[in-house]
Amino acid sequence: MGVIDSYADYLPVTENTPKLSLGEGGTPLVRSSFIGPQLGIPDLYFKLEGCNPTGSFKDRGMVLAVAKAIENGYGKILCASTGNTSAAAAAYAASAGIESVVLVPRGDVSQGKLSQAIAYGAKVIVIDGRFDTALSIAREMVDTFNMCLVNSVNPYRLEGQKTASFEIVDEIGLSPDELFIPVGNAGNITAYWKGFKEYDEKKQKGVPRMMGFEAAGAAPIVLGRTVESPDTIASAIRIGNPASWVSAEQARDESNGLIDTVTDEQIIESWKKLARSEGIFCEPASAASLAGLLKLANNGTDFSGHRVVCVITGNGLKDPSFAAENAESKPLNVAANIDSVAAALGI
Ligand code: AN7
Repeated sequence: MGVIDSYADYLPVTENTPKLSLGEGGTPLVRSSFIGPQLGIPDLYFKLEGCNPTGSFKDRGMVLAVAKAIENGYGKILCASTGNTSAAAAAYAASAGIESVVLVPRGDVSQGKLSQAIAYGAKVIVIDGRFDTALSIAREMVDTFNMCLVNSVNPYRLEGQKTASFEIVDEIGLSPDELFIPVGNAGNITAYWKGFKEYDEKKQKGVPRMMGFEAAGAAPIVLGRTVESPDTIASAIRIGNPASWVSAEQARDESNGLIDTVTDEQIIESWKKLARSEGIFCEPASAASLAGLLKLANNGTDFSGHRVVCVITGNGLKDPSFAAENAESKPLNVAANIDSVAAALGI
């Protein structure tokens, strides 16, 4: 299936758009086992975007961006990335038989993501600077060289990403009351809001309040100014000057939502809770959505009776070193016999 095939009626596709697909979209919407009931929110759901083919939500938009790049005659795509965009760009370029170039900030990209981009055959350029600088270089490059920019400033990216809203509404049967979502470059919150509005126009299922969360050390939208040296353990959202800043504020304001911060401690706590209480292994940036919900719930906001969705944007396998560093226990090394195994288990 894939996003282009499933939602052609809602996307700017023509008969000349290649039907590219790696099977993206159609991701699980999982009802919370424990966290929701504990908070008095039985209708708490997690949208598992880490189940996309390259392990993040970026695939939804990238499939369309690459298909349109080909339709428009490009043989090469370019992006700047904190990692997931580059993995998605490289994968779809490979499947379409075109070249990809990715610019990544030095030291800010997890090993899993970098390995993916290389494995898929991208030309990976590590910039001695931050994501925001990499993005401005990428924007300059496409002015001079014949490459298609596939960052979320490319409108097809957001068009593809909005399809996640459709799936949520279809699965629940109505819009959620609140949608919690991590905010980095602010493309995804923009795309979801566009999707909910468009679907509501067609199906009258309502729209949610958009609840976006930046990392406290990388919170330009909340602070109202660019952040020169963004700092958070959540490398995916270590962004100081989001490309979709204005449209994210529009999503917030039109939906009567909010954009707030969560600390690294809150992110880590939620990341652990998702794994241990729900069986959901995500990368740290993705846990910002649940961290935001827990922050508001702990401060007394009453969500009882609400339908609440937390978007889990990327797979935990993206950042194995973060998982290792934040492990609560270590594997036990024992001799290869049943007595030693039983002794280690204390049974
Ligand atoms: C797991 O890959 O910006 O607010 O270059 O990888 O739409 O940027 C990644 C962002 C959330 C934030 N969760 O989404 C990139 C990149 C994960 C992410 C975000 C990202 P936006």
